[in-house]
Amino acid sequence: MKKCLGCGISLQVDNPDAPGYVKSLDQDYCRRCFRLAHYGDLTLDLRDAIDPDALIAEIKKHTDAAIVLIMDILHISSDVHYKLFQAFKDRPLFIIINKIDLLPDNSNFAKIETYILDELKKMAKGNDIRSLILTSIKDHHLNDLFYEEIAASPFRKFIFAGLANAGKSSIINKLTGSKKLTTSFYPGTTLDFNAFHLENYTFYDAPGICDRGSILMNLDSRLIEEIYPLKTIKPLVYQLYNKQSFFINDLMRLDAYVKDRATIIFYFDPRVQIHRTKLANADDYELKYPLHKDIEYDFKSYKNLDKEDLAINGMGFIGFHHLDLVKLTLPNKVEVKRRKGLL
Ligand SMILES: Nc1nc2c(ncn2[C@@H]2O[C@H](COP(=O)(O)OP(=O)(O)OP(=O)(O)O)[C@@H](O)[C@H]2O)c(=O)[nH]1
Ligand SMILES: [Mg+2]
Repeated sequence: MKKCLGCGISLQVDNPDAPGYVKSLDQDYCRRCFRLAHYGDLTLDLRDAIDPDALIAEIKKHTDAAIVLIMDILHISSDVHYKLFQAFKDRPLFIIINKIDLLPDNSNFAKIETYILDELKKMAKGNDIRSLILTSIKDHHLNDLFYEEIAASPFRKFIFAGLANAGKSSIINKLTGSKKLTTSFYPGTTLDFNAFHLENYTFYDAPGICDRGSILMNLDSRLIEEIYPLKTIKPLVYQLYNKQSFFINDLMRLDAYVKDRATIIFYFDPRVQIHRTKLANADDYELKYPLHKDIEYDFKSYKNLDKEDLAINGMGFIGFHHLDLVKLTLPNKVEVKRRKGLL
């Protein structure tokens, strides 16, 4: 059966509302990919369509392929990564930490590398890691680095796996000098395996695993565009002397309790709007973001945050200095990780 060149789904002419629809089978791209590539609009939201266990089982069938695990620098410590490292213990792994361009230029990259290595140490116990590349699709050295690594290995088939949105399809496009594969900020863009042959290599683009803890899985899909980390983070620094509340794009509320002087730094895409108010006035505002089905608002509390971050899965992170208490109201399935300050 003919497959879509952009997302790998089998093409069909019967049902315009189902994946893979084309008007006629001489077309190479399904309607969804065509609309995403030319208009950036999402005709079918398929972020709930990928079953992680079925996907891992499918990857495992390719016994002669090595795995290129792509991880987003803003989304390393996900519980799904633990699962992937467990599943691929028997496979050589080439790890690419992608989207490094999202971090501010003046970041302490030595500290970031230490953080990455620490996270990998926790997750990759007994894995056969062959290489680790920190990069972005803007990195001119990426192709040289990657081909050098794989040429030195005995493998010729590589499956590009990882979380949805990590940049698997973008990286294959970059490595092959093509724009063939569909990319987008909607989780679940690639729908099935898609082989790309280049000289004596075969690269398989795989669907990403959608992380339920990512904020992108918690929002109505039309709103993902407003908060999705696209450009280099511009830190927003706030000094606090008393109780204050922050509204983050009307999507999250952060109540900060301080005894003395404290600092909060928001590390999000520059499009994300932060609105500050007195805690006493905060109840006058409402969080009104439309959420994905079955998702509701909830709050989490954190005591004594100092030189620490709260990483908001899929969106970025918030740094804290000298906070007594922080209450964060956000969609209930969003995973928040407390960690040592990254920057
Ligand atoms: N800033 C930045 N954005 C990137 C980079 N790589 C990919 N992106 C963006 O990240 C989003 C997701 O990229 P894709 O290549 O579609 O990700 P994927 O891993 O194939 O996603 P699925 O097919 O859903 O599993 C797109 O908006 C890309 O433009 C990068 O290095 N830097
Ligand atoms: Mg993809």
